[in-house]
Amino acid sequence: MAEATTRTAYRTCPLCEAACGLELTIAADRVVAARGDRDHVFSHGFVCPKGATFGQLTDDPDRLRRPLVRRDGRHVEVSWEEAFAEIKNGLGPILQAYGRDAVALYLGNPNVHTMAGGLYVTPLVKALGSKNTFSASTVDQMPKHVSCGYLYGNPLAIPVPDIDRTDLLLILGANPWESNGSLATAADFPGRLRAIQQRGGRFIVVDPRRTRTAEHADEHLFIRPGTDAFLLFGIVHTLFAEELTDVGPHISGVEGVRVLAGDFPPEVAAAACGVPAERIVALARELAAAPSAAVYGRIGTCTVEFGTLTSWLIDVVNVLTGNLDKPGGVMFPLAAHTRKQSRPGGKGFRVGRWHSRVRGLPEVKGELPVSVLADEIETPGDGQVRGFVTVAGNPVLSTPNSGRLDRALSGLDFMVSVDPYLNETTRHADVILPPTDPARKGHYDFSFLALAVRNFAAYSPAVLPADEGSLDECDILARLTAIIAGRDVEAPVVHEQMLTALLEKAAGPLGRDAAELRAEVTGDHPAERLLDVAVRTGAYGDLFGVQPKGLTLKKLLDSPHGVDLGPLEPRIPEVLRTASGTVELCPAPLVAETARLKEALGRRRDDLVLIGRRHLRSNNSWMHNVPALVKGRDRCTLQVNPVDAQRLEVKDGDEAQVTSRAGLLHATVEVTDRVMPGVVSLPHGWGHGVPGTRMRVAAGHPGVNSNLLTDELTIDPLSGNSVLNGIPVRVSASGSR
Ligand SMILES: Nc1nc2c(c(=O)[nH]1)N[C@H]1C(S)=C(S)[C@@H](COP(=O)(O)OP(=O)(O)OC[C@H]3O[C@@H](n4cnc5c(=O)[nH]c(N)nc54)[C@H](O)[C@@H]3O)O[C@H]1N2
Ligand SMILES: Nc1nc2c(c(=O)[nH]1)N[C@H]1C(S)=C(S)[C@@H](COP(=O)(O)OP(=O)(O)OC[C@H]3O[C@@H](n4cnc5c(=O)[nH]c(N)nc54)[C@H](O)[C@@H]3O)O[C@H]1N2
Ligand code: SF4
Ligand SMILES: [Mo]
Repeated sequence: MAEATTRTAYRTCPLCEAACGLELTIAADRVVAARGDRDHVFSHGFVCPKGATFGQLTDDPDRLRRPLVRRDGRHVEVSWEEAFAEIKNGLGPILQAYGRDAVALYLGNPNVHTMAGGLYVTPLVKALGSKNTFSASTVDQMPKHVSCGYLYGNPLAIPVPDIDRTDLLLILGANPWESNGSLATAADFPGRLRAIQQRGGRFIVVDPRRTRTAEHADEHLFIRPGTDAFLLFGIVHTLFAEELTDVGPHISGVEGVRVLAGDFPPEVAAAACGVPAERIVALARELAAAPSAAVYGRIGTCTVEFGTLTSWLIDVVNVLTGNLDKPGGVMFPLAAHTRKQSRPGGKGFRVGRWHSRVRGLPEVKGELPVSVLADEIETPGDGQVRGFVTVAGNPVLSTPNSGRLDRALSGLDFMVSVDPYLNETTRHADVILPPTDPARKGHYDFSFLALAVRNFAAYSPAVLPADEGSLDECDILARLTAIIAGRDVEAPVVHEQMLTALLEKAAGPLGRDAAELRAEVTGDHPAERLLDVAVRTGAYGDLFGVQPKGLTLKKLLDSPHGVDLGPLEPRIPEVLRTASGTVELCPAPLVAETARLKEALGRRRDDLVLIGRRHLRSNNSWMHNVPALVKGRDRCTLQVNPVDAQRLEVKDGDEAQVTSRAGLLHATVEVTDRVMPGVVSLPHGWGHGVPGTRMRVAAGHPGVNSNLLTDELTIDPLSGNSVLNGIPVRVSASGSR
């Protein structure tokens, strides 16, 4: 009986950047199993433990399905109309009395994993028009955007390691064996790393922890947290000193970099970073000699004091070894929803169009560093933040000195969260608007297809019918946008205006009329119609009939396992948007920052610093409510090297007190030589079970919030990114368990 009603559906997994294809088994309108889609053009059947829980995540009984409003300190279910009315009454007066900047917006990570985030967040940001716009980007990859902005003129032009063809991959501060990769969409990253070795190549990992990626690597080098810039400058120095550089066309500023590197000979670099000088020299030679090589860095190179400088140096090494824009090196993907530019060059990149009110930190890419959010809420005066909107974010667990932010949020006049959970952040919200679960919405990766190590496209429609009384996130954001803009219109009006605006932009170049194009657009859902236009006018599109074999939404719908668009192809100079139309290798802000790095050479070294880590069965702060992902031993432990454990007089299983400038917490000690001496590690995203939250499984596995220790006062100055690795801490025994 049950068998007869079972069906199979395919859907891209939205849970990390790897964009795997899932094969879902559906029975009685429930996802009862999820496995890897063997026919998927990109993931070829790979799935990780998170993707395999897709059904459990969808069915989570704690997932909110109706809006909540806070009444007398408790969150109660209300109708959508009541919830929106409450928002109008709550935000309207603040905007009217105090202006746009009095309402802050925080956009969390899952926005890059939903179509609503890809399409509807920009209009929301514009409608609000607040200087106080924040996102998880400034606790993550903002340094890479800034360095690419200066180098290539476009902060979104991020070259990815061509791992399927490289001979040598140098990985700094990334653990793709567990994270499945970031700023490099590569489903089955572990399999792709193994394939490098199988074809006679190598990969090397530089990390203060012996991670699972490091264990599988040909070589692992420990490095002192926050010092990769020295290592990379040591490599750059050697490349010049030994005349190993091989610079391609369309690159300017090489001589400037040579001068900067003069201050960082390998011995100096080695003393600062802990990697032996001979090894630094050899790395330079190996990268230069390999037929192809790629340097790739992630969280450990971004969330550090010299994050932008380090991100820049990674690309500098790739340029100097002749590996930028070359097969097997680092290359620029070309996604189906984007277009090539007709000729290189543009306006270049700049920051600081406005500054934060209290600390005076510059705007970057339309936002301010989330490190200043608490300041802006707590500090009285003109422009003080009184209202707050979060969309898919949990800053109370994910941003530095979050103890302070947690307190600040309770002082707001009004807060709205678009989020499926009542969690550490949303418990402060006056209204929570929960979007439908992922099985009930379509999926296209606007962010990650532009970062994929092979060009491909995939669209998956909703696999389950809409659940009566629920609201799609596109509708939620459209309505919220209208309310914030002070326009009393329903979501469909906003959808249609967005489509018209997109068509008007597309019509000119095609020599067509927007209304005429509108009649040809397909799609059952507003997000599908916008996607149809984006894909049809994109790099591989049918251009509304001009290229009949080109991509359309319909072609994607007919290809449930995705459409392969081939290996990455060279894109320089077309991809460049710098004023000079070249790769500007030696931008002024990085010259100044190098001077600051040089000054740091003389600094006293901290005795003990804290770094983070990620676990395969975790996803930042929000998937600890899935039983299958939290079972087993406690993972939120403080890893301490045996040498330090002895010195600090703590034993495995002890409870230790950890303090920093920002705060204090207690964590269970795990003595392990996986972390290097002088370094302790605690994962982020824990600290559940606080009053007012409604995530029962997570509350049973609370862990502690590592961001009670990270410091909102230390940032990477060029990007405003928070420093989340290399935090000076003190550790002492707080009694045995
Ligand atoms: N110490 C330390 N801190 C870190 C990091 C670190 O390495 N160390 N990493 C940083 C990084 S890289 C990141 S990206 C940030 C993440 O920081 P955040 O984005 O603030 O936090 P997440 O834990 O990703 O929480 C996502 C929120 O989105 C909600 N959500 C899930 N799915 C959806 C959906 O479809 N729609 C909506 N509207 N909401 C949804 C969840 O319930 C949750 O509330 O954390 C950062 N914080
Ligand atoms: N399973 C799982 N997967 C995830 C996530 C998750 O929470 N869990 N989160 C997703 C998100 S939002 C992101 S941004 C990506 C992140 O993807 P990754 O960057 O690959 O993930 P991390 O585990 O944070 O890896 C950072 C590594 O940097 C090291 N490190 C710390 N400081 C330094 C340093 O100064 N120098 C060097 N060289 N290394 C350092 C850490 O020890 C750690 O191994 O993962 C994504 N995928
Ligand atoms: S690796 Fe990422 S995309 Fe693939 S199944 Fe796991 S969570 Fe989903
Ligand atoms: Mo992230």
